[in-house]
Amino acid sequence: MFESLTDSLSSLVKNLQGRAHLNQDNIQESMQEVRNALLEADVGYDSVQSFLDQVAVRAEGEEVVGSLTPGQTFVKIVQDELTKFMGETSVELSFSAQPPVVVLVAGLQGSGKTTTVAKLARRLIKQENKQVGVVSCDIYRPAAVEQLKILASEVSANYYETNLADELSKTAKNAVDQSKRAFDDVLLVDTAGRLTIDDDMMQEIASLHTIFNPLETLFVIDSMMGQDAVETARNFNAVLPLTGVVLTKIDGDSRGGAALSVREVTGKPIKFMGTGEKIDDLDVFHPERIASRILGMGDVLSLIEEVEQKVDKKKAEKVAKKLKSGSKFDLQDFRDQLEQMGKMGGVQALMGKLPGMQGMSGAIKEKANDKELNKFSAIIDSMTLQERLFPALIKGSRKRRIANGSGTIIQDVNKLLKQFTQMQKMMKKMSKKGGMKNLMRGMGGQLPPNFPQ
Ligand SMILES: Nc1nc2c(ncn2[C@@H]2O[C@H](COP(=O)(O)OP(=O)(O)OP(=O)(O)O)[C@@H](O)[C@H]2O)c(=O)[nH]1
Ligand SMILES: [Mg+2]
Repeated sequence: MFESLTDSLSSLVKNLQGRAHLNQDNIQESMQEVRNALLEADVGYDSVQSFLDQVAVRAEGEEVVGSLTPGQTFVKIVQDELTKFMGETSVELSFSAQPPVVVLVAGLQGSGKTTTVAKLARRLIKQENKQVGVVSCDIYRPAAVEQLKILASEVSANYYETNLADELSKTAKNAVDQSKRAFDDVLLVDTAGRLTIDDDMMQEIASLHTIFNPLETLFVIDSMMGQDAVETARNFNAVLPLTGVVLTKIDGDSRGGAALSVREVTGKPIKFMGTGEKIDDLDVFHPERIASRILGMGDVLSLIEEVEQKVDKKKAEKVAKKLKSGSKFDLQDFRDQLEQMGKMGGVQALMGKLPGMQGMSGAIKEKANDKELNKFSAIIDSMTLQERLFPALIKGSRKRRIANGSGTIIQDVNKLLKQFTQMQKMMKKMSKKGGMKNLMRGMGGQLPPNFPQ
């Protein structure tokens, strides 16, 4: 996704990050490049202009020219503004109403409404433990009703029948009644798509809106349609206030114009993005992550989340096995451990629970704070797999690249490597017989009498 934009902006980022000197001229030049990249990505002209204005104001205010790392400062400003442009933070669905909370899903023909309803149902059921009902208000096409029915059973949502012979209002009221009786937490409503946002469509949606009184009205747009899609969202929003936008087919969108401007144009948050045809291909829209992805700086957080969801246990087992067999403990393992620590409440919480650690001095506890943990994780995230497996490779220019990529300084990278080496030694001791006891002795702690060794 966003390949073309990422291509042009990431080369600018690379070029700028290393620059020790920036002057008004090459800042202007960089601004021009950002401008071209955005216009090529099909971001609307006005949006591009207001974006650049924001960047310019900050670039001047923060005195990019006089800063120690002007290139990086400028890139940071572009990244921040890009994030703001797309909405600052992610916005989840609201559930603060009497259940079933109704979510009305509207959009043009073929934009991905029915698929999105199924994906949302899946997400709410699987990740948020909700009981979800779905109903189709597409009474024009029997196939559309059938499509939702099949998807509902696939995701284990309650499906409420649509009788094509009935008035739409009857179907709607029936669905609400049944959903209430079934004690659904959420009722997702699929609607019929139209070719354009015309009076017919708006009238129908408005009447459904009255009957369902939805807490959320989501407008689905096909991101591959670019600015045209953004315009439909703007027109829809002018008649019936949206609570959010869902961007679909982002996997096929190499330009990214819709993702970039829909928030600015409608003032409504992008809540989700469809990343593929499969039922699991729906992600929360995180502006900050998308911004760094667009700038070619990676989307580490999403990657971590995926890892957490999928291979957590396996990882823990892998490290345990390695320790037992006495084989080398590498940065990848270290990273895994940091992650596990974070999940268990951070270093401080963890230290309190470890046997023998209570006796450790306050100063050591202070040092091992969670900020450090996050920093270390970020640093390791900026390394290539090869570097993680063979930390000895990490020298001069690699260190600089890693520091840049993780938003840290070379001293931080050195610190991490030093601590890692210590940890590696500790692990070696631990893997030997009686290791835990030796280790604790070495650290000045006391093992509780019955601690298994
Ligand atoms: N690659 C990709 N395809 C998608 C995505 N979302 C939907 N699609 C595809 O887009 C096509 C249309 O999706 P539907 O969910 O039927 O669209 P709709 O808005 O309900 O269409 P109508 O009911 O006819 O208005 C299908 O082939 C979907 O598989 C997505 O995020 N990525
Ligand atoms: Mg449909």
